[in-house]
Amino acid sequence: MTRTVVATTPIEGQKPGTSGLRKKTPVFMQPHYLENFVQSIFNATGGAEGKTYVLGGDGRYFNDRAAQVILRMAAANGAKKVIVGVNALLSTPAASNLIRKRKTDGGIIMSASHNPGGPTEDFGVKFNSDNGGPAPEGITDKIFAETRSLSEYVICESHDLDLSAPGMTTLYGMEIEVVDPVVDYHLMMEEIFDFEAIRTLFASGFTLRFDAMHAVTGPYAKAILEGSLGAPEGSVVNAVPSPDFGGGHPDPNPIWAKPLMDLMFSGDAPDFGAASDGDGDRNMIVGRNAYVTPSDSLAVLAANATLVPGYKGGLKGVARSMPTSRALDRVAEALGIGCYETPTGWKFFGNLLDAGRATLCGEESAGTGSDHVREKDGLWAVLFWLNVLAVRQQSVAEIMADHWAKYGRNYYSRHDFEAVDSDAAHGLMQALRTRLPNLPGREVEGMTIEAADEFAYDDPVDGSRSEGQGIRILFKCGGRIVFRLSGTGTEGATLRVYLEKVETNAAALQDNPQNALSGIAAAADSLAEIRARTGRNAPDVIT
Ligand code: G16
Repeated sequence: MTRTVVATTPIEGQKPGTSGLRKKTPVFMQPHYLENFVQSIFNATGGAEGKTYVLGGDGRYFNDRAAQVILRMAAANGAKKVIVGVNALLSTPAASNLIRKRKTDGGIIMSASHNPGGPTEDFGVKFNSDNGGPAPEGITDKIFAETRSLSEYVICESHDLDLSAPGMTTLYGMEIEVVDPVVDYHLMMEEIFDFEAIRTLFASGFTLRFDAMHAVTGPYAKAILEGSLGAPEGSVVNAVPSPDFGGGHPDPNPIWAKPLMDLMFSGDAPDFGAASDGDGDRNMIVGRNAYVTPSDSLAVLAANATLVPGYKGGLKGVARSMPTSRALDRVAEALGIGCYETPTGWKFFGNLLDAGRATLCGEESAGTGSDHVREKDGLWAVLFWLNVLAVRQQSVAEIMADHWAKYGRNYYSRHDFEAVDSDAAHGLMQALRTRLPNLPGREVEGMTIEAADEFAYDDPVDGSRSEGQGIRILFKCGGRIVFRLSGTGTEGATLRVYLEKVETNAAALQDNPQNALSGIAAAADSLAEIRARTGRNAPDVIT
């Protein structure tokens, strides 16, 4: 076996986005593309010499090939050991758990999350630090800087390693431990949740449909929900991970998980429905005739946390990304705990969790998690709901109605305009930015603007500052609009418009959030000239 030093040149555009580097698969498959980025990760983090890493991915197209390359590069860079899931599969939360549990120096996760996979779709690589969380901006900036000056990478020449079963092997002096991707994660869930109560719930005839969307959570959900908790066989559907996610879009929302939504709003609906995404960190929760927005789900979990053994001592604090609805803030206020507002990106929760300032975190983009790992966790959220349902013995719809009656309802929706011309999208944001100082006091669609700014975050733990994190317009009536450009898209720009309106009068609550938010949506268009600037008459995706 030989170690080769390969001369290379910097490749444009390897700047990690909201969550790692995501590109079209053919881009990642170009000569040196993956290798340059992986070498930059090692260089930017003090080298791989003597270090131990976790490696896994969501099984999308190129996952298997990329894993072989990363293992050969880790060995050539002098790593001591890599712990890798069977067939290089690991859900993102399971990878985070292994990084923490095995006290490694970090991990490399191969995923483009909820983006489609396949030869012409998306691929991604992300570095997680030794706390198990996505590398913070300070590190991703260094990785990017490395990509811009890289002149060589090192790699071992070897046959493909057999990753098809648990076991130990070595490569150029580096140990490789192939592990069952489910076992450690399963144990952790048993420690947090009341499995006995959930088993009793299923034994009483409670029914569930979990849609794994042909993605990585399938084996986890089969083992835990059906194998351990006794959900009837067949409750977990689309459970075999496939390289192109069955040709679908593994994004658990009402658009991409439409078959599940249709079932849940039909006469044959089970008691509970849920879905997770490509790499298993996102979740969708839906009861019979009751879709729960991610922002509401986060608030409900916070309000009911002490019903779960892992959180029975109470929450230290909670955190949400800025565009996430402020339903959580109301619960935090009632509980008398801190509520932090961070920029979009799970990496911003890491310091709060590490410092013990927050126990639960969540985002409008279908992410919920806690201090058990440093990633959001799809199946964890599903188990949390099942635990709450088992204790409260109420339906999802009843739990939501109780919650809104007690805390008020934050109607919430996100309108996405996808693959918009990049210049047009940036022009729209710039025009808004310029007008911000003149907006307070102005009336739009019958509502008065109270404040308007561009969100910047000062991390209370390490003092770092992140600017340019979304434009927010706050109305006197309590309504809010946030405008942001996505940091995870791979084509043009995606404009995200987040709409929120608060109703605290229980007698005035209504069922249809889009109706409740129609005035706020009209105000968004009029303020940002969305139609005129993007040429779009309607959003591509409404969640
Ligand atoms: C990632 C991040 C999340 C973020 C989401 C959407 O999720 O981890 O924190 O909310 O992207 O980001 P954006 O609005 O910039 O597209 P995932 O599930 O894709 O890793």
